[in-house]
Amino acid sequence: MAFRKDFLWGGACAANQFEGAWNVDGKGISVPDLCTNGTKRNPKCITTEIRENRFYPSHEAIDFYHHYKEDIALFAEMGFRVFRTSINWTRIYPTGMEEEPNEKGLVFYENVFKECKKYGIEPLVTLSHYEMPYALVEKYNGWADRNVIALFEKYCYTVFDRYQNLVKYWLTFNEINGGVTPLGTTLSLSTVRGYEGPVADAPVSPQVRFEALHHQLLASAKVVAYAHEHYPQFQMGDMNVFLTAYPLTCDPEDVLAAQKHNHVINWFCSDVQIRGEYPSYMKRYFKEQGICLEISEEEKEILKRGTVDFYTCSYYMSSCITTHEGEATVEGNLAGGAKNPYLQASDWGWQIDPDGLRYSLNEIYERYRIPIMVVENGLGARDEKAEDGQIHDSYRIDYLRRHIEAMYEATEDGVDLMGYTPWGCIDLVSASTGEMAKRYGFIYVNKFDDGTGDLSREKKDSFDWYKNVIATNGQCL
Ligand code: BGP
Repeated sequence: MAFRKDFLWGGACAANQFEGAWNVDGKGISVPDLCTNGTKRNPKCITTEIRENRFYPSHEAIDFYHHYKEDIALFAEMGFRVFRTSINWTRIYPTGMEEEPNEKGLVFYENVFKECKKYGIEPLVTLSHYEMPYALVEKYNGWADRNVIALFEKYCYTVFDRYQNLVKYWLTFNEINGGVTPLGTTLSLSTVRGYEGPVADAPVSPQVRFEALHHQLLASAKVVAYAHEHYPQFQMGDMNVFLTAYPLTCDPEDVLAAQKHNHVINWFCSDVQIRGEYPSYMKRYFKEQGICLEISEEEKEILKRGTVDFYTCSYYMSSCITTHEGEATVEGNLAGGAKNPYLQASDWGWQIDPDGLRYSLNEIYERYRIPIMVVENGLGARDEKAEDGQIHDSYRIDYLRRHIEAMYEATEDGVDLMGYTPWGCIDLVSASTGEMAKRYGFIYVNKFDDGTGDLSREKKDSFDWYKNVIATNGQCL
């Protein structure tokens, strides 16, 4: 069994969940900097001021800002060919509204990308991963206001220009469809304020949510078109959370309900970003939901011109859709829906479904016929040290092995798969709960939810396992 020779094996992280250094070298306040941590039952919340006695997970996170050399060396030791990370907008433009960028912020990412290149690791950069300058939330209610589009463009053009010789692969918005999930009203912050929930905050109406999403889709198309025009060497991608949904039964009503669910949740944004126009099923959905979107001819042109070169998604779980009442629902599964009796779930309720990955990759490829990369996948687990002081994370190896096997089967089915970057390749702060206890990494970081820990790094069993997977190009699992 073998993946293609140039298969991009690597790992993924995001600025706000691992950099720390939230207020150094001129960085401005970003939305996650105002989020406290939380738990499954007691969601994190967003505050409008920083208080001394509160714990804000993003403030120190795992301090990649000061450990990047050590961490990239470990990624290189595993044989990474690609490293997915994001740029924190507030390091470049602290409030989003300055005329000139912050040089120290630009230098930081330059150093990170150079360090990657030193080891032959290709950076894959997300321009917006669940963060935005808080100043833009205060002034504009974030993406709800179309003025933010031009500010985002300015930021993107600055980093394109600066890193044009270091970065080839770019993604515009992380999980751009996150705000249309069943938890949409709580996840709406991802769309309006650029941050993933659920957080305890006032819900945003569907009208505002879809307007904000429209602004993000326009912003994405604009920067993609600009990149194609000015930097032909760039490869531009979208990024979706793919939440595979099956009909719970063979009742045709369940099948139709699942199709409708998939349209809105899984296909809408990528249809716009790849086919260059709003799909017709959304017109019906908007009508049913009482949402009115004014899309001008000029905007339609923008969407047409700014289509992406490759498709990317995160994949963690699947769900079931039914019209029947009284079916058990899955608690914690971000996809919501009914419980699938054939699947097991993680400690956080995410239903584990490797076959669903093979199925989804086939569906995606048949629809778009462009290269695909799985840029997030993994098992969030509570890692405990054994008596020998090591982390024996066989459960993580088992999860990843089954998903890599599924990806391989998809390539055998004919899917053009270009790479795989498991999420949180080094332990970091959880996006949904703000916890450190939910760990994904091959590398353990000594840092805990009460803020203690010396931040030292240690290899888990999965480190050597993944190293061997990459060395054998996926043959030895
Ligand atoms: C995705 C996000 C990531 C990441 C991951 C795992 O939705 O893009 O930022 O956090 O999920 O989620 P969590 O951290 O909530 O376990």
